[in-house]
Amino acid sequence: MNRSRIFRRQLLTGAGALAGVGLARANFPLPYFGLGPRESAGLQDQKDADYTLHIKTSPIEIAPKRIVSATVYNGQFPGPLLRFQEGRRVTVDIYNDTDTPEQLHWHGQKGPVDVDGAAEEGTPFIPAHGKRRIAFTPNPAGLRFYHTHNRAGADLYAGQYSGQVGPVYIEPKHEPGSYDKEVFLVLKEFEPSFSRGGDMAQDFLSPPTIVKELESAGESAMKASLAKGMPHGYEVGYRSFTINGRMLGHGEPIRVKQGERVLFHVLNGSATEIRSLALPGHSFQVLALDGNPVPNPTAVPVLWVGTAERVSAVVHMNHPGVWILGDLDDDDRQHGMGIVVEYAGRTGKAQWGASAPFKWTYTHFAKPGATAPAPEETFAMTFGKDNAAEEGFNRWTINGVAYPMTSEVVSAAFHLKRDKRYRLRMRNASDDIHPIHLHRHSFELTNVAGIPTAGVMKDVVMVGGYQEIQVDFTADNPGLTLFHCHQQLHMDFGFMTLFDYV
Ligand SMILES: [Cu+2]
Repeated sequence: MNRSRIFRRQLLTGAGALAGVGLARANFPLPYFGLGPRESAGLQDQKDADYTLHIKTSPIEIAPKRIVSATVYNGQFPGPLLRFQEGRRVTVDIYNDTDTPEQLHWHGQKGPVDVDGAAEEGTPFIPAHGKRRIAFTPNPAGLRFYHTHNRAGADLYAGQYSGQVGPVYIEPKHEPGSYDKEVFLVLKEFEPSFSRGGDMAQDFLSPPTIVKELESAGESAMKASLAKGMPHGYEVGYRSFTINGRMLGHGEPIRVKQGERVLFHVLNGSATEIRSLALPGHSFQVLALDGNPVPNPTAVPVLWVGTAERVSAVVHMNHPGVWILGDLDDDDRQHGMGIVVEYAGRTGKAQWGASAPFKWTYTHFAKPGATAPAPEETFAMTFGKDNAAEEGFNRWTINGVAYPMTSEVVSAAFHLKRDKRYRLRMRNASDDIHPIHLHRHSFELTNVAGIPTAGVMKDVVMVGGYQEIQVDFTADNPGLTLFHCHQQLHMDFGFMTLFDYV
């Protein structure tokens, strides 16, 4: 226990903590002492927690004189980077300084139900103007994050539309790869509004193989809704785009030197969007997906990061200049989705250059020729869309069932036995890409749009329009387990289900 005191309160504070600052490993762990008053008034009966988070609404300056109001952690966006040690138990005090009960979800971790942070699983709410203290042992190692798990419905100030996102890095016992500095990038949009129809890229996934049967199911659902006079459901768009809370050109640049190897930890903190990221003249050596080391680290010219996904990749800085590390989408990038990378001794306006077309596939990073062990049981799931069926919003179903939009308690639809290996056969009968997330477990990709694969471990996977993806997981963490699309608008309008252990 004494050893852990050394790492107490190593929480980074200050808006500049992540903003393009190279987080050299030698700088960690940072002592927290002296950075501010302790937040333990009235809790003399308890020891101070290792970490303290305050949920509150604050002004956030995303560009000079461009100040948005957002619910955030500790008055900053992104929330403070929390560095944990694999296997070392921590206590966290979470204060909710808002008027709404809150849930804080530890995304990608194998925690118990009372800590995980999902009301559907039975995690207690952090009461409005109240507090919860939780204790857990962080695992598995790697890039994780924390975010609100409140449903927002039609309220664009609630849920992950606001600023409740912060990165977590669980230090592994052995760090893979070598690099000179480490940079965390949190991608997030602000100022959301509803629109009819969206312009999300749909054609970047490889292989493009679709399942005809799913396509005809999707198209007949579309025809049926149009025959009823239902237009397309609402989508969400954004006015401003940020990396580490600053619009392109308005944050500190990432300062590098020629020859350096920089490890980027990229987190897509969006409520709804899939993002791409390129750095002209450079490539990304992908080391980990969703924080989990990949069997076959491979260099790619572009990263595609679905909602809630993470990519850890090394860039060899061998093309001096002042560059934009940014989204391929010109409109999103010009509205802020980028950050400047500046080589030492170089000045001038940051340059962008379109990269050659590239298709993203998770199987790039799998071990060639490897096959996954057979599952003991397979669950088939078909994802369906009822256009504009829920007061103008699309209603989403899993095997024909929409999760209720009320707070009623729902019983599990899928039942697990401890230590058995399960396969989820996920069939997408809609034309949207769904970033599918399983709580409290990691899964292995075993088939991507018809291509068998093995060895890539994730907790979110993008399922392409009319495609089928299979993932396997071991039931190793008893308790109610939420499964949902991480696109907030999909999750809130039915796209959830529960597993339990029997
Ligand atoms: Cu979805």
